[in-house]
Amino acid sequence: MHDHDTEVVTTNRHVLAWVGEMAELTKPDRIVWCDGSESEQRRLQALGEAEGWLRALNPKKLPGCFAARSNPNDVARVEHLTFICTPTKEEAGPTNNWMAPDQAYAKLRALYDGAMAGRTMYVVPYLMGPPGSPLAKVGIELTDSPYVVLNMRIMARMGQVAMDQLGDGDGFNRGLHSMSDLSAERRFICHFPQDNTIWSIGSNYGGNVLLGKKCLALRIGSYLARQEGWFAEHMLILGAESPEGETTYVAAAFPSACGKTNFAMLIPPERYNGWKIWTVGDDIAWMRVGEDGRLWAVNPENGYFGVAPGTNFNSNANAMKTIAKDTLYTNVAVSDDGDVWWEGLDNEPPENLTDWQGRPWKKGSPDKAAHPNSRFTAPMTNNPFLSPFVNEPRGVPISAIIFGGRRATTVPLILESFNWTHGVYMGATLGSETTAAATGQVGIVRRDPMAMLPFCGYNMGDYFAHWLRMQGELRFPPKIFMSNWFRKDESGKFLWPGYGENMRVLKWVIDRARGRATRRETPLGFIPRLSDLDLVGLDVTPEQVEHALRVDRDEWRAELESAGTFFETLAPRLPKALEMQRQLLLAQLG
Ligand code: GTP
Ligand code: SPV
Ligand code: MN
Repeated sequence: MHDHDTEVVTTNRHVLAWVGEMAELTKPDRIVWCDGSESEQRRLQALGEAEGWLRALNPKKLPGCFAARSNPNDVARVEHLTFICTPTKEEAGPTNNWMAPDQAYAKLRALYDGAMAGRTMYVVPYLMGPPGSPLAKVGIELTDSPYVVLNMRIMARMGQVAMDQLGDGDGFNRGLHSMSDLSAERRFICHFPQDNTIWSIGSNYGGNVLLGKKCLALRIGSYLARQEGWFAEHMLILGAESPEGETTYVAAAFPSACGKTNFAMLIPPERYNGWKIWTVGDDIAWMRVGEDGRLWAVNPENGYFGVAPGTNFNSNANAMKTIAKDTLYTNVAVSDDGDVWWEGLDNEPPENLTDWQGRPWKKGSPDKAAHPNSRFTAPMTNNPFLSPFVNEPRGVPISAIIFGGRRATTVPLILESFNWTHGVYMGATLGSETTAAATGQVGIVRRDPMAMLPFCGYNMGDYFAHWLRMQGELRFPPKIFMSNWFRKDESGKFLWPGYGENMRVLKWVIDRARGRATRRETPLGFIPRLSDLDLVGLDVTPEQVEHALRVDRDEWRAELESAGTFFETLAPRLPKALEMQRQLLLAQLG
């Protein structure tokens, strides 16, 4: 049954035995070992076109680009169908869905039985992290979806490089994915941290099925990180280089569809002539303490799976350049001449489009042409400002961490913590309005600790304890901040222009981290005085900036109460230091 039609051949008996066992269960007609080569990619693209789920785009406008559509019932992560299968429910904790491992294996085994009959099983070896990095991890994903293979080839380092890192060993993540019948009733994303195993079935979308990303790099990753003393976080990593050539690295956790890709690819406004923002990563950071006592971060990924709507040459020109070639689009609208379109690309859509569901769409139609969670999958090497250190095995040293949410009220543009414990409190109580990145209601404020609510692979209380404990390992802990680009005025308009103008806030963060800028104290932390921010050339009044920075006592009393309610759900594993921090802030508010 083994059909080694490409170059990746392994003698690793652990891999061979496991692939054999999974093939016996899922019963594919054929097994293809993927090598990540261009010829393999071309074969799968041709297959997609022949099967009708993939469309080649205009090679003059978008060379090497394709558009895919997913099943309309399958357009986002499914948090209610995502399970952490630890031996005890307590280990998964109150913020995760839990199933006992035996029960989950049995339930999914029945669904996988024969699920690949008539299909091809692709064996996808991949590496997360720079080759040779102490943090790099090998995964193998078995999937019956050529769409997944095409995405994995962009998002991870795929093929021989992974097999080389693995050698003869058993140290690889075992990922099994089948689209099955794409029915939401038979859709499950199950994680078995003790077995370094992921079983995903019934979906063919993004974070549900690209198993290296959220499943391995965050859920399994965070579980391992706690055991081994490092961090696996839902964070972008950027390097800000000054005109004098000083580069400061910043990591930032914003919840899904809250601005990580945009911040990581920031283009400084004219006022910041000579500044360069280098992208190390746009979604995930793996961080460890270096021998020098600093925090060092790598991006485990190899590409960007970014939100399309809202992306344009004004908001994110680097992203636009990044997705101009060799990019796989999902659920965007396509014009008759093979160009892409989405809401927020420009105000002038073509007269006619094919919408994200494949239906004809006319300009002026009230329906969205692109799905709000439509995405691009693009190789990071397309990014004109890709950090030259992105493949550095030890990573880059982090000077500041920002936790940011999407909040119409309450949370100031930027707030610096008093100390590490307060910073961890800020992250732990991060609130944000829900977005289209997950199925469910959009625009509801929920607690999304460290932007990890959907991604923490164990008990959230233990996760907070891990964050607190790591301070003891860090001789030079990064300074921790909280941000909010999304505060609105009384008429519902954003108070802060955001995007490139966030450079002005970033500059203050960098200067604070390096002990250079001044600040003003509030009961809840430090904020910049207006004079601490460079506002020259900004199309916003000082009053608006004051409003964006405001700390309102009544709003914050409610915010602290809400954090207290959240903490109650985490008892008894919530570290006492965090509840004490909350009491302290309440007392400070007076
Ligand atoms: P995931 O990939 O889901 O983890 O999301 P992300 O955090 O990378 O989000 P992304 O940068 O793709 O931004 C999501 C949405 O927020 C897009 O529609 C952006 O246009 C919008 N956005 C990003 N930055 C800003 C900002 O500074 N201000 C405002 N108002 N909107 C922003
Ligand atoms: C997110 O939802 O945070 C994403 C997209 O980055 S997905 O890969 O679908 O999880
Ligand atoms: Mn994300």
